[in-house]
Amino acid sequence: MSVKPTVLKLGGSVITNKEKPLTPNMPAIERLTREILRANVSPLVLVHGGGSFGHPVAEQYGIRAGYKDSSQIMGFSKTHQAMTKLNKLIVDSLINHNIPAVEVQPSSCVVTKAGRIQSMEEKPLKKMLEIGFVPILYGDAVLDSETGFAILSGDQLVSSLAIRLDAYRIIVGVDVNGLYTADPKTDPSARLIQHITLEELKNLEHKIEGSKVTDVTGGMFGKMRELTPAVEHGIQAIIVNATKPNRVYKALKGEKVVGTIIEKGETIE
Ligand code: IP8
Repeated sequence: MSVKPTVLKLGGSVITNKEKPLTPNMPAIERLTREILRANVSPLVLVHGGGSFGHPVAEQYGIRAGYKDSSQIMGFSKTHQAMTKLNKLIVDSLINHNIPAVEVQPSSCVVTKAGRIQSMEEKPLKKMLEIGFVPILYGDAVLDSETGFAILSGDQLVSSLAIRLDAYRIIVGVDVNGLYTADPKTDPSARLIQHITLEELKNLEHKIEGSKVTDVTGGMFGKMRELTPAVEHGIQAIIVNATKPNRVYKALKGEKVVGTIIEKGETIE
């Protein structure tokens, strides 16, 4: 691949109504499709989260805890089914706008070990990018070599993909403006951090609260922690508010945008 791909993650809280099970946010999906179309960035890989599709089902059947009894087998199928339903809405929206999206099922190409990616079949993905497709992946229920199965978050996937595909940049679209010094939804003194290095991030860890709503893969800090391996690799990540029009567009175009840039920064030995 001559040009490095951009990896865009759209959070479940943006593309679904997180409070209502199995409810997509179609206006947001359509708007983000138009922003992606307008930005015309290539190569592009899109990863989306589970929101009110994958998470409630995964939680109901304890999928994240791994295989404990046979009643969970249907739960695994239903979690994956919920994710494919959400994925289809996104892929359909992109194709309707003439974006050559192709679904790539993480459950069919990733195996985890105790919840962490152990292997990934990347060849089809690389080939798709070479030809000009836009692969669309998502957080999913996956097979696990230690625990039987696990939940692979879109964030872990983004970081791993970015490293494997030698990405140019990671853009993470969430429902807040970026990384704050506290939870902006509950703490009015919360301040947006525009730029942070990995070292500074480590020092901030204890101050950042997890997500309050059902989210089996953690909140904002979990997100940061997942991005760390890719950032350590030298890949810049930017977090933007994808519920606000044009933020994802500007981030894709590399324009100045409200958000948090995470970079490797200086390492002081
Ligand atoms: O929303 C997890 O992906 P995330 C998806 O990116 C499932 O954490 C299946 C719960």
